[in-house]
Amino acid sequence: MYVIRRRGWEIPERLATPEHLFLDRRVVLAGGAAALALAPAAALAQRVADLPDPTKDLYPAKRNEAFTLDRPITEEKINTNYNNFYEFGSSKYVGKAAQALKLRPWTVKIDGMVEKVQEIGIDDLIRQMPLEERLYRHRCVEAWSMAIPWSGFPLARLLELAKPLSSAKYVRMETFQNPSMAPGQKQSWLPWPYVEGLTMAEAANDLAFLVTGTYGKPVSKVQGAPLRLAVPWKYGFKSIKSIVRFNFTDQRPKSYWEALQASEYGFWANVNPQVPHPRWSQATEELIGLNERRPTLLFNGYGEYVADLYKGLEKERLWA
Ligand SMILES: Nc1nc2c(c(=O)[nH]1)N[C@H]1C(S)=C(S)[C@@H](COP(=O)(O)O)O[C@H]1N2
Ligand SMILES: [Mo]
Repeated sequence: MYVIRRRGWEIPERLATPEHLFLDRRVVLAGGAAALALAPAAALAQRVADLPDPTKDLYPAKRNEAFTLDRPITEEKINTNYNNFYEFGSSKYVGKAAQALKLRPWTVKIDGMVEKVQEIGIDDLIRQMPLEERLYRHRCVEAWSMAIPWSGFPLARLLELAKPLSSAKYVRMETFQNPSMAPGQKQSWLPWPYVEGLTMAEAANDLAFLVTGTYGKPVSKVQGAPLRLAVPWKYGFKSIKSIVRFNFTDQRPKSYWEALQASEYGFWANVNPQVPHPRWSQATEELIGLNERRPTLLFNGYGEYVADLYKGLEKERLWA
């Protein structure tokens, strides 16, 4: 009989403690007190915003053990206090500003080259999907990385629901647009709304994951609630947050970053340590919270899942 010894980093991390139950109660109490001081309509809106997440009972989702890490999970406090979410400002410290993100009602539109255009309420969508937890590495194009316990469902399940036509070549995803809620969107020279895209083959790949939760509970606002993408073999900017639309098209989508600076950010954006960004090396990465630098891996270490997608495309700009 074998005794399988796990190395330290292979030990499954504890799931979230019941701490979030306690936190939620505090939030509701604080919201209730503040609501008393507001006009009735505002107070009602405030109370609705403070209601517990309607899908909260679905977490923690069962972990899919197929996805393992080569480093410890980044602490939740660190992950939710060092973010990119330009809708709420261009600094890394947008956690407070992102609290203005209003999560309900939230409707997801599926349109373009599909059998039938659909609009689905986020709770209906989440409840018809098989939720699971996956440990993924995340590599930002700025050469830092984290390791995150995402919960959600494969993008492939959404494709089944969307029924794209065979003429569709890409899925183009869009973030909400609401400058009164997201002050970054008042910067009208930026190409709002945030857009990202994948080929249909990339979208159908098992690694492409739609995130609805993190750390054993609904995903936080600053991490892109209530629905964000995780495509861990690509630079982080491909993982679009707070999605409101999936549009199926035969035109290659132009992403936010490409629209802003095409010489630095392209469509594919696969991780490759040997191809530097025009302004810095991609050879290594800073593991946020661990005070450690490590070599970056080709496809961020996910080559066995995705390398086949790019056969015959060697002439394309796959690494930017
Ligand atoms: N809508 C939207 N999605 C976004 C971004 C953004 O600014 N807006 N930033 C991207 C970048 S550059 C990264 S690295 C990741 C950061 O995700 P995190 O804050 O959960 O670590 O989100 C990506 N998705
Ligand atoms: Mo990023």
